[in-house]
Amino acid sequence: MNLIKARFLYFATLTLTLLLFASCDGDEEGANPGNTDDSIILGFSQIGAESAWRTYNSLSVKEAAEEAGIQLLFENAEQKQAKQIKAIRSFIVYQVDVIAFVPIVADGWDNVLTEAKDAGIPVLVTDRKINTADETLYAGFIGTDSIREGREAALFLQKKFASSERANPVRIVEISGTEGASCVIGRAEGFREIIESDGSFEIVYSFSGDFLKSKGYEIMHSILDKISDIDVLYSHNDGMTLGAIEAMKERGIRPGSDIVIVTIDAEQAAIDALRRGEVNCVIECNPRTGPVIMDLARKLAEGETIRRLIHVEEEVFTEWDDLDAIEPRGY
Ligand code: GZL
Repeated sequence: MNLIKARFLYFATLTLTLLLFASCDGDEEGANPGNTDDSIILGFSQIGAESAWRTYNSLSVKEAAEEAGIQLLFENAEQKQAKQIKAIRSFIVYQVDVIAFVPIVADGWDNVLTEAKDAGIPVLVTDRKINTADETLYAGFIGTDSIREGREAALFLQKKFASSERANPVRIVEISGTEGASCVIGRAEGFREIIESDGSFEIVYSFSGDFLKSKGYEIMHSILDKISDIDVLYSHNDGMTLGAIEAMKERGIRPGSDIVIVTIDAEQAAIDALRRGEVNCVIECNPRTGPVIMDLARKLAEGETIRRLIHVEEEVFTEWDDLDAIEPRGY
């Protein structure tokens, strides 16, 4: 490619990027478009708004950026990895100080992260993890320990059925989240590590509901069309659980009694269902990572190294706990 053409392409890309960020949704909350001082510029690629958890996670990031005086370029990928890659490339052209992103799936990031590395821009992976052979492609990870979440779900069921007369094996249906997402792989792995070595349980059905309430509803109806003797629903997020509960009720099935339910996230609606006895165990997945992300971004922008792996604090709420003591969830 000759020099004139290369220069034209560079300036065209730069112009497009500046236009893109002039229209990006950062001017809703959290960005400081009028910001002219030398504050840190953080490019953040979020996967979308598929659940109450995700929406609250985005709010946490935007509010924390505002609080920290960090200029936030916030891009919503609408559940498409290609849009995340495009956003990261535009952050590179814009020459942000730091890039942070939630990888919608674990694979397929090496090329674009190599471009960020070549541009000298540090990358922070948040919420979900990536698979890469080159650990130098990102500075660190902050988010949930999904394998532990899966194990906690299994440990609750072992306790719940320890002295139960229920059928042996206890028949489990799993509604999982977005295929290929690290949190889904971890929640399935941690759960099976215990359930499959126990001998009293059987996973009779597993299907992806993509973390969507509507799919949780559809899948539960579809499962109940096929099989009736289900003892447990293990659902990878509250949105899908709430959809599945609607389907159960429409068939006269008592959620939390006829079918024991374990769910992950701990949004308010799930805690309310726990209090009504419609859910038996809620495992927290903490969406409030904004402040830590900003602290890590500042450190990276100032050339400091950060811890490679930071798992956020998370609780487990069960039917045996003092449910009135649970703080309002905020989302
Ligand atoms: C988990 C997060 C998941 C939540 C879902 O860390 O990525 O994505 O459990 C959300 O509610 O959609």
